[in-house]
Amino acid sequence: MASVNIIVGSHVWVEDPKLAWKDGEVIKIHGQDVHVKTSDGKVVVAKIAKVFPKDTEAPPGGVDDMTKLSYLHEPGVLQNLATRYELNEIYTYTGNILIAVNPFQRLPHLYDTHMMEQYKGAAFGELSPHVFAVADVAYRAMINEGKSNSILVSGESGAGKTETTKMLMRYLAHLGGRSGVEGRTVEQQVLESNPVLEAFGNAKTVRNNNSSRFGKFVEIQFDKSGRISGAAIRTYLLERSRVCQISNPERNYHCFYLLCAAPAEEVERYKLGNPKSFHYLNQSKYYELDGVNDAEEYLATRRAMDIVGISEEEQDAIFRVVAAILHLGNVEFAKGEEIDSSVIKDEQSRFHLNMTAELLKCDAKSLEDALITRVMVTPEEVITRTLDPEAALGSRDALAKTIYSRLFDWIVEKINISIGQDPNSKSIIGVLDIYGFESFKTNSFEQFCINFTNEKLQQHFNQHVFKMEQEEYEKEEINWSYIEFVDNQDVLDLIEKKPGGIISLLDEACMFPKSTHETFAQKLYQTFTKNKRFIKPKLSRTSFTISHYAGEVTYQADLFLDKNKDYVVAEHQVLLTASKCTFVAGLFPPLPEESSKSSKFSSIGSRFKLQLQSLMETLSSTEPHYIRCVKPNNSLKPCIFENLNVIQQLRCGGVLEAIRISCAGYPTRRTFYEFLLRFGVLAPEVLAGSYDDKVACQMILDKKGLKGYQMGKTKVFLRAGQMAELDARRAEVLGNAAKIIQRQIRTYI
Ligand code: AD9
Ligand code: MG
Repeated sequence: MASVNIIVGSHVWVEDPKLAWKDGEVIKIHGQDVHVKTSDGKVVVAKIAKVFPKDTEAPPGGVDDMTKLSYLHEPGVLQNLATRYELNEIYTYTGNILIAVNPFQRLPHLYDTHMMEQYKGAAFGELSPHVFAVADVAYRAMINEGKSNSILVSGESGAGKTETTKMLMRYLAHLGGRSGVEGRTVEQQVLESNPVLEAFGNAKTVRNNNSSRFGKFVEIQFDKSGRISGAAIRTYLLERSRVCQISNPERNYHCFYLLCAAPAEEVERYKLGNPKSFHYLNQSKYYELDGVNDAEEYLATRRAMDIVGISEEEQDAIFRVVAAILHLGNVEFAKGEEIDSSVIKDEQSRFHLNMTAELLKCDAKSLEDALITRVMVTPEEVITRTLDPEAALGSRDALAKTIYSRLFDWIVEKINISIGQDPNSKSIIGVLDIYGFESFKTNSFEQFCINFTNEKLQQHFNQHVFKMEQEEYEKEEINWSYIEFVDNQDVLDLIEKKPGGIISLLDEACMFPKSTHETFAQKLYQTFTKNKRFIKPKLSRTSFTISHYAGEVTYQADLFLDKNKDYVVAEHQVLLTASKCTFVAGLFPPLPEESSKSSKFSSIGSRFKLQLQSLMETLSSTEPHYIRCVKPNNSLKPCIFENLNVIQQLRCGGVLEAIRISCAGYPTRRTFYEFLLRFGVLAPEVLAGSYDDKVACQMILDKKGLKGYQMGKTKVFLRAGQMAELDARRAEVLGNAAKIIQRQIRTYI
């Protein structure tokens, strides 16, 4: 896209390894080489195709919509975001997409009630870009067209997805709430579900002090009059491994620390105390969060649980289970007398074992057996096998993870039941807050699932922004030069195709007793030798690389088989089903006869694939709106904007391509009939004549002096901003008409 108009003296942008782009002035052009004196006094030589013109007359504060940039290219976009960020303008549109750059500081005035009132019913683009504006558009579209809408919030960890989602929900509750109604309203319950879910599903990670370790889709249901009438929360893939394993500087799930900071009598009742004394917490030296008081948070979580409808007894049971998990983690094993057997290590461990049993209200001896033995059922006999200390630790951790994930699911379901679903709901607004693309030094099954999710969402985005636009233009036979984009269907096939995709092969490997991660990796290498999206790293025997839309990621296959297997050890199941506490027993409903005999394998990958499929179906039946969150730096500090970091995120999110399209295209379209219905008032004489719809539309547009629009076969295609222009004229006409009628009525009375 570099300009051919670059001459000596032009102000330009050139690439820079540190800043991504630097500005300067062209001092010499020699063939394809451009010599640029950059603003810091250096001379750089770059190829002409890599030099971009700089808009010297750009407004000093930047523009609120990227499509208004005179020169639309990567450095221009970056400069615009950086300029605005410096002024605390964290939101910028790209056509209909909202880009939100994390401020890493509270900006209270930006989200207060006064601000919400301002955005209520305001035309999109009239006020500064804001999450409220996106929520408002979705709400109006739902009310006016009776269609469901969704708002998809994406971005990498710590970019601000969850905060954005909460803001969206607050605004929707403001619009769809019942003013003056006291007590537990549906909208209040919807809002208070956030702190509850965060207490149990969020944790401090390297990237974010309050990182959501699960994906979430909140479906807010509205009744005919636009009031919130119900809600459903779906969650995805809670990270289980965190319950038993953490490392510096991360923390376990917040709820563990909250409970340790609870009022003294509770701490005493559960025999808790300092988090440092628990193995599941002390593997990392980080116990406290800056600016967060766990004792206060504990009480706040309890209050939120009250509001969402979790009774006091249930809350007690929940925290009792949380305490039980902490004690369970402190049970250690020593070698037993027989080979490959183990015993409870010492008095300390015995104490924690007894505490666990007491809190779970199950038999201590049965708990011990469930931890250190396995019962094998063969056609001939029932054999009890002992576990060595290492296997017993594995058994202990598996039990802790199972209990915790069941507990989390229970809480989600309880909230859903308590808020209630509205079977007569006219339409919904869905809000999606799901993990962004991840690429770490070592990537495992979790990253594989997360990146699979992102491929799916990217395809949805592609389909919406790119495919649908272009197909529509082609169908309507309007003038349109094809914009190329990278389709990612091939990556999705590689991952999810049945049979033959990676998930299918993984399931096969899991069902075949002799498989190892090595045989699984070999199978992948053989199957995908010719696949362009699959790469076998040269020296590795167990890792594989997928070329994702956002870049290459190498996965370590080592734990894929284990992590894909979801089963509850039969002994654990039996133990907990028999709990005297109805809450605990309820987390482990008895299994049907035939499956309880063996630890039956069920695939996490395949189940996740189905969940995603269902999510995509829901999303496709809605009108989507996109918010792309950007993390300006990795230090989580305000006022630092790292160019290279941001550029990478804009590329991953498809923002740059979307900019090109929404600028070049026709973002608004209406069928001739819809157009006349809406804008006929602008030219009553045209409506009165017996013109063909298409001709009538054209006459109205010409009368209003609009340029650059296109007439398709059945629809009018408007450039960005033209709809707003027509709406403003319409409002004027209608306003005048209303005044005349009022005057007439008054005269009449
Ligand atoms: V993760 O994938 O769940 O790890 P998120 O959800 O993208 O991540 P989150 O919303 O939790 O990130 O934001 C991270 C932190 O950035 C928050 O804890 C706030 O401290 C900060 N943040 C994000 N957005 C805003 C905002 N609009 N105003 C002020 C913000 N602070
Ligand atoms: Mg989050």
